[in-house]
Amino acid sequence: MPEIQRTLSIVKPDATAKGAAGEILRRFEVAGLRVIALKMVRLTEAQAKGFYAVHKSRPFFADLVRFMTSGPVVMSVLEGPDAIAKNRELMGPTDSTKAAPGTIRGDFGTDIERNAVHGSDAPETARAEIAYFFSAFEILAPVEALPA
Ligand code: 3AN
Repeated sequence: MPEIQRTLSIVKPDATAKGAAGEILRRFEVAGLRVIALKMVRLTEAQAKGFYAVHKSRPFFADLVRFMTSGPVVMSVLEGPDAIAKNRELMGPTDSTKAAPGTIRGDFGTDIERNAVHGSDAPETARAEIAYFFSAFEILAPVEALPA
């Protein structure tokens, strides 16, 4: 039985600039991932640095922060069976030049930095990343739990 999971998705500034946010969200929905929280924001430098803190000593860190703050991003919480792996399968590999056509990065990414989307890589990071950007009040309760 697949586990019902939540994952954080970010449509990055390169993809929002291309007008691809709607198509990317559609792909999640068609694949059975439910959007249970959604917002469009322009990240501050502090937010981007905090989000990518694990990469802070990597040579690409400053460029990554510059890119992630260069325009609006569309952030969502996706929920569904094996949502973390499913989302990563839809995204394709980190390096867009190695991503197959039909994957999000294959269709909308450019290279390893401008790679159209972010998706959490494990349950622990998903929990931390969701909590970093969304409050509990911004995340929908399961439909079953809503009053009739
Ligand atoms: P993923 O987002 O596929 O889990 P990570 O966690 O290895 O990939 O990297 C986080 C982000 O850092 C990537 N989405 C990518 O934009 C950027 N990144 C990773 N490696 C490089 C690199 N060698 N050069 C530039 N940017 C990189």
